[in-house]
Amino acid sequence: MDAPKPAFKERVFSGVQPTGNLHLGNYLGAIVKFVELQKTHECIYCVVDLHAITVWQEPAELTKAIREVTAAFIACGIDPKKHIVFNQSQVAEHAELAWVFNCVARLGWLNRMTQFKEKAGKDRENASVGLYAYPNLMAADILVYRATHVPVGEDQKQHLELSRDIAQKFNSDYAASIAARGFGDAFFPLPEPLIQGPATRVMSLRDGSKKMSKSDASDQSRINLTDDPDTIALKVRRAKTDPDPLPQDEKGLETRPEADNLVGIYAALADTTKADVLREFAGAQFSAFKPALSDLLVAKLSPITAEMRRLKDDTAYIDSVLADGSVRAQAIAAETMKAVKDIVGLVRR
Ligand code: AQP
Repeated sequence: MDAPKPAFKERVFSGVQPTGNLHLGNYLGAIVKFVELQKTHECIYCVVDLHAITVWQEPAELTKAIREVTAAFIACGIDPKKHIVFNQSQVAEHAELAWVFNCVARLGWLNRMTQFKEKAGKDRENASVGLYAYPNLMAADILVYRATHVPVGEDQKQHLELSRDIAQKFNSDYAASIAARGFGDAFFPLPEPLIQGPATRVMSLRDGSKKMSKSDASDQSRINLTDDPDTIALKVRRAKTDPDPLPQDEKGLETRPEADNLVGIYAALADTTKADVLREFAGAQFSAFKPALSDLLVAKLSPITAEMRRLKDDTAYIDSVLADGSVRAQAIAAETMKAVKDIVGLVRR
């Protein structure tokens, strides 16, 4: 028989970097799920500004982007009163726990992280230490709240697995100390990634083999949450496709990455499946499918864009949301850090 698992309170944590315009990938891969999970879970949503500075950011732009992501969270339907919305740098415990995790995680684990390899590129010697240690800070973000569920896009799967490895190693390295302090056989939960639905990896509109990303040089590659209806229609019209009509079923999308991407986007926006979208559009040319996709995008995104624009100018309100969220987040994080210090054997006040 398996040993009984310690019961952890179910809690959701996730973050978004303030590094530029939020795009459809961030929205469908992450934020839509953040909104949905509010119905069933206690949720903590963070603007991860300390992650943003792993690559140099222009200070005034960073300040603006922190407020913009916060405005986007609220405009998309996150309720900062019922749940917690804050920016990472206001809760010092994230960085504090990250240091402990720097001492738990192994170099070999970090060396396997594909996102570091992609972002550092060929000039690895010149990448910041922060960019390399980024996954340890991400583990701290989640585990400082002892969060159990983490909604993310497919690209974050490997980092989530590392967070689980770190939690497991901490639990086993300090097993006796954890048990002696009444935490049973595990202090940290092994957080579960929530990667579900038809758009867990939204691809570039210009190249079906690359993920849609804030840092792509071409603005035509992505739909930004700030784009107006004409811009959305133009980007969809210009999106790369192939000459064939849409297939009958998902099997027919297997070798057609651009078609697969657009059908996935449609399905996610319509809250349905790719199979259902193909039932409706099988045999249709892109000249018919693209306008339907544009209309759906505009219908879903326009109210969000309008609300973001309204909120963005109200910096006093946005800053008050972040301040209030930070206080509530810190109350939880400080408890975790106290226990971690005791478990590790550090003397504290
Ligand atoms: N293309 C995507 N499809 C699905 N989900 C995505 N996410 C990002 N891109 C896609 C998810 O959005 C959440 C927040 O991402 P982030 O801002 O923290 O970091 P990121 O993955 O680095 O975003 P970008 O746009 O790709 O930025 P750059 O260009 O700087 O690398 C995460 O849950 C992520 O999975």
